Amino acid sequence: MEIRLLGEQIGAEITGVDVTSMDSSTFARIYRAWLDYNVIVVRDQALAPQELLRYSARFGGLTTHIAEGTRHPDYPEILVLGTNKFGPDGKLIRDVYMRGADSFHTDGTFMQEPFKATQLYALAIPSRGGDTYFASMYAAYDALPQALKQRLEGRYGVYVYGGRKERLGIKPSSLLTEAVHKAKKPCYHPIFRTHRESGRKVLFINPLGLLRIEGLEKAESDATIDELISYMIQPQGQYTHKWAKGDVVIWDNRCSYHRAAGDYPPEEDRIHWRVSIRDVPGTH
Ligand SMILES: O=C(O)CCC(=O)C(=O)O
Ligand SMILES: [Fe+2]
Repeated sequence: MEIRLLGEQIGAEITGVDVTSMDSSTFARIYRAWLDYNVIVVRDQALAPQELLRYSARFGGLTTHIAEGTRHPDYPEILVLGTNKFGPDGKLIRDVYMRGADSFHTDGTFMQEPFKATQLYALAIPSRGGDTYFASMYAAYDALPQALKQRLEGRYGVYVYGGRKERLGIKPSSLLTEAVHKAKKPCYHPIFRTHRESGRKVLFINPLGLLRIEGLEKAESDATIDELISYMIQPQGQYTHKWAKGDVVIWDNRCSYHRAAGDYPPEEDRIHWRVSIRDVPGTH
């Protein structure tokens, strides 16, 4: 098995491995590389749903996602991305086509414990476009001016699902049921989190969900959020994934932002199975 760094700091490709049958010492090397490089790419895999779930479960606990309407009919821990893209009137459904493409973000900030990781497995890939962009939260934290770090140390961000989308002029997603929208309960996450395993600090923000910074009045909170957003993406901390069918890509959602490019020909298929993984301390 070989491990090759793809970006300057993040993104690593693993070759010479079959994710369905590797032993625990091989997986330990992959897991180590994942902690070091945030995003792990394995190419050319042919996976049944159970095989994707079994490989994903080696990274943490499997969990369902609240976007019920896009769950796999037989495997609730798998979401199917990119299918049913056109409505009965033949029009493109923006929320399906643009899913994950509105902004760089981190997944699950609407929950007390955001996801540890997200894994995507590519079933169909368009002839052009449709990349996924990744960026390191470590690089973002490291780029912050010292004074800003001091000013915000110990402060919390207040999140609800899609909470900030309105401010960005984006409608709430139709992929969630009405009940889920109504149940929105704010969650609090430190602006600076320390990664449980690497011990390194990250800038933890999600522009789509972050409503305000606790303890700051509105104008200052809005201005500070904009300032933080301006540091999110650092060139040396980026990796762009160009998909091929059979790619399995997992990102560490505790230290990586990501965004779908949302730019492929809509009449072509771009379909992924997606698995959300939660942190289970004591297992790694
Ligand atoms: O489709 C993609 O490239 C990424 C979508 C996304 O944001 C996600 O699956 O969490
Ligand atoms: Fe996402």
